[in-house]
Amino acid sequence: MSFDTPKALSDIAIQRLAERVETAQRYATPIHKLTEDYPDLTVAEGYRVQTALRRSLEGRGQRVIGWKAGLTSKPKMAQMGVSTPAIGFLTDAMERPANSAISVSDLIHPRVEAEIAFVTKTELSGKVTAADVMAATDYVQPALEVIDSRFSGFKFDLESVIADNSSSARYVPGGRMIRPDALDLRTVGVVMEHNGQIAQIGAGAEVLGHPAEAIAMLVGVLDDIGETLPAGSFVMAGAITAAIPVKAGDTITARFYEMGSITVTFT
Ligand code: OOG
Repeated sequence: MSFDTPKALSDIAIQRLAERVETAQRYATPIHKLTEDYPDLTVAEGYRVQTALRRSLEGRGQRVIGWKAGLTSKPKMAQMGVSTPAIGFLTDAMERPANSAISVSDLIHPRVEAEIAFVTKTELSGKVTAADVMAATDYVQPALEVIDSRFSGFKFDLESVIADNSSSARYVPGGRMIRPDALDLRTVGVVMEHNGQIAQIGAGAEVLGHPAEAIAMLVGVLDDIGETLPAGSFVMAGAITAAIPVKAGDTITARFYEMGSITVTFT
């Protein structure tokens, strides 16, 4: 092996990076992005860190209930300066009920996104199409996601954000559960209000042309990292619009055409 061949990080190094991210998350204390210390970090190593983080949280009793796609819309890619989608896992500890108050005291710099979520009825594995995703979907429903990068200034690159579980922090399923073919998910409009003022507007087609495309992409990444999507998974397709920064005292309402609305207040 020549000296300039990039060497994959050892399992110990991956484990240490996962601990760094987990500590930042637990104490709501920002860290610098991982590529500052590891400029050669690859996307594959980012996912190895994410997997180590997932195993650690499972070891602490959290249960993985599904996954999220991120950076799947142009408004999000433009907002974050990243041009490739990513995925992250969701655990039961991250879920909050619709129309509830969410504390920001245990978050660093939360932002809110409106998404379409899919709940599956059969397993999806390997490389799949959007049509496969639709056939495997029990129902779709609106969701809000609260993202919270563990990196200072919410600044990252693809490798770092993947290691940080794609900024996953909280998610809020809500609105109406409907059959996936009951309406055209491309033309589902969403209006996001921030303290009663319209702040973001979008439609499902922003998400890779059709939200089911994002789920197909996600299943492909799961395959790359040696996982499948079990039946009964809750999977979010990614933010339709740019994310809205929130602080204590703020209220966000997302109104989805024909799918109902979700409100959360931050305390
Ligand atoms: C990365 C995660 C983005 C989405 O839905 O696009 C995301 C970030 O912007 O922090 O969850």
